[in-house]
Amino acid sequence: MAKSIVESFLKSELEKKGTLLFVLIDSEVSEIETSQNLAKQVEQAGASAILVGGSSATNQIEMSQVVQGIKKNVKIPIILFPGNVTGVVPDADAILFSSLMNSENPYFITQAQALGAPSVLKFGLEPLPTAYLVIGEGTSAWFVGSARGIPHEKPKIAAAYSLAARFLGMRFVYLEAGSGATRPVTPDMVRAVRSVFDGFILVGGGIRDADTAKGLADAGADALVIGTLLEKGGSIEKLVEIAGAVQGI
Ligand code: 1GP
Repeated sequence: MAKSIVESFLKSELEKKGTLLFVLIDSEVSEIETSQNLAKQVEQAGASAILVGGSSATNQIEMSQVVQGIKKNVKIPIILFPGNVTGVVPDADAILFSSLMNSENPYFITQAQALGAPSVLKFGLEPLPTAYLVIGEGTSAWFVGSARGIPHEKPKIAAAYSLAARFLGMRFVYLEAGSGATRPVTPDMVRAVRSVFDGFILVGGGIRDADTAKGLADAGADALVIGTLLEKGGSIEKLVEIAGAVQGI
């Protein structure tokens, strides 16, 4: 079994930087060359990890090529962010081994995990045990994952799921508003989760500006996931601005 190399790296980054930035590269959206360049640029801009995947990224061959391409260009860890068993590919460093805890379909809670686990072992991917919680409605993650979205106004529900995740031994919680969400997760919800969950909290979906990022960082998020903002030649300056706001640099 792979050692906790990535998890230890993230902990040490957290001690240095306070709040981390993860950049999501959706292999369905980005060409291999574009994603290679993007990965290099975001590493220089201070991102601590690259996530590859997404709920609608189902082309395993393409995803594998994107991972291989990025790996040549960056030193920060490449962490798979699978939307299905097709999201398990070789050559990455780790995988958000996630249960979509508020799905209405058991496939996304335990079955896909059972189907994907042998490949995780075979490929030597470090599994990061993650409670994936979909917040709000109307996004691809919500639709594809058959999620009963936690209402934005109900932080206590997100906290209850996170407490359950803690009791189940999960060390990561991902509060997901969905890629391109019009409404990001609220700082109130992050605060409620932080008060019961002492593991690593990722927050993503619809984070596009420094103020939003700062609010989530101050509320206790450990990592912010940024995707859409940087897709299709998006602005690295904006990421640098966000890094400045959350890491005080
Ligand atoms: C989606 O949380 C990530 O899974 C990133 O969301 O694309 O809105 O930045 P955005």
